[in-house]
Amino acid sequence: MSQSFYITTPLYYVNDQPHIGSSYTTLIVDIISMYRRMKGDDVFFLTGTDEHGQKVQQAAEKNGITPREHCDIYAIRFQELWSYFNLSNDDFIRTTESRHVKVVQHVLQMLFDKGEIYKDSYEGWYSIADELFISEKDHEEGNHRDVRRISETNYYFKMSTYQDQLIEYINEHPDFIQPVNRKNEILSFLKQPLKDLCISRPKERLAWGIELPFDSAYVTYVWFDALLNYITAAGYLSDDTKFQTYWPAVHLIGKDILTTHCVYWPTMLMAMGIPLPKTIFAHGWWTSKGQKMSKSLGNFIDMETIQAYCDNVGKDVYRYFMAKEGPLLNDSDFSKERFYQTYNTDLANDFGNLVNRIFKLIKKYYNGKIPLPGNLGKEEQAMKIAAEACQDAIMTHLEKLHVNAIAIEAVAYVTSINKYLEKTEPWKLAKTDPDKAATVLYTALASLRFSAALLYPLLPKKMSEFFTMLNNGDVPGTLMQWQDLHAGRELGEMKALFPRYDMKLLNEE
Ligand code: ME8
Repeated sequence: MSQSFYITTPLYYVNDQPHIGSSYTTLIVDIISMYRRMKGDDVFFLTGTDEHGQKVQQAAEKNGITPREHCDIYAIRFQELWSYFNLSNDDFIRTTESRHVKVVQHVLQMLFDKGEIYKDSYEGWYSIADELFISEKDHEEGNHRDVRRISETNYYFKMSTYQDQLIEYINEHPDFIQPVNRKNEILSFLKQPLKDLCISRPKERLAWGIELPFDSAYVTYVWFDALLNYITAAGYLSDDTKFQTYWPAVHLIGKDILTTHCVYWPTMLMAMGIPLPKTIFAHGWWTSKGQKMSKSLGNFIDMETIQAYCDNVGKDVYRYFMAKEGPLLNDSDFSKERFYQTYNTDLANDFGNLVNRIFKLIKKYYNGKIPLPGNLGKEEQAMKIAAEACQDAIMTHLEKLHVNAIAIEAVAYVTSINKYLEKTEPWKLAKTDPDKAATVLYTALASLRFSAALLYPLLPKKMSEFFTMLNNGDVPGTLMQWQDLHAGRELGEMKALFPRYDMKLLNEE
């Protein structure tokens, strides 16, 4: 059944370049979107940039430009990277756009009028680096950088009043926070009394933000502003039909921003009277040399390095690698050895070899025309049934957003086609039993075609090339029937889709 499906990435800060981490979340959201579209769903995929706050103001000052100029330069870097990867996002929102400013100010005024926002003074610790008020305990433990003692009057959102309602909601909706360890993290966080959320910053300290509609001496706290993007882009206040169609969303985020998404955001929505997100899924970290990537540790992998790998083996391979080996549930270590090894094993050896073998045999024994099969035997039926089972399993993993499992499932099916060929040995049968050889080669090719359809969202460019080679009149990106391979049609020109990467070159790069 076709469904509308709204999925988002975090809005990335414009004080940094895009990197493996931001590319990971964005690519897997793209992959999930493509599988959903393949299934027939009406998908809305959103990404964008988070542009207000102290860090942007400071970075702009340092470079002698205005914050807006700074944002324009950085937002383009994200947009360019997403178009380099041919991503299928339906919208790219920047929090400095007027459509968003309008929503933020509307929500603030509404909550202020409802008595959900009040003014109060505070004296305590504030982390400039994290733009957060922190507790005495956090300060003592040294959990935040650049901490100063400040005394300030600000506006607060009555977040604490929603604590019990939020706990109840989380307990009653097992899919709301995923995976389960993250849900438990939030439930344990909620065992402490929840504080109200400071949602303003005085302009004298920070000018780069959205002005409070009820007090022009303040701007909005960057998280209160940024989270609202998810409803702005879905048409809140501007397009009610769109909003009714797509909201609530599925949010894919990294584990670093769990609390803001699973506590601030749902309580804000409760106060506004808007349904909560369907799911908030927080993935783990890409690490490098076993540690969180950081510029200061010198283990940071930038996108120029990644683009050089892509020049060698294709952009699709990076996408595939992100999905199959990425830190969806547990942290995962990035290395170029692992990248090329995965490429050689799964794509060059498994898929690539299979294409070569089958195409060469059909060219040699059937003049390049897809052979007409006889009755399918037990093993051939088993390949067909396994293909359908593989598709069902992929759709189940898709519901849970488990992209690693999707990739593993699809590749396991490709491996089973290789095994089938090794068992049936059509290169021998072609000489002794041509009818059986025709059935075997048809079965292998039908299975390969089916696996290519299932792999398409992971490797769209490569699989499109495969479908051109196959010349069966298929539309890539759609679900296919195993038996819709047309016997008698001539195969297209053969091309090496995944030439083996010579691991000896690793040290030369
Ligand atoms: O937090 N491994 O933006 P941000 C995997 N603007 N993913 C990683 C990663 C890594 N090593 N490093 C970063 C913000 N990420 C806010 C969000 S949303 C309304 C506002 C990814 O630029 C991961 O998705 O710091 C993480 O959540 C996100 O980048 C943080 O991006």
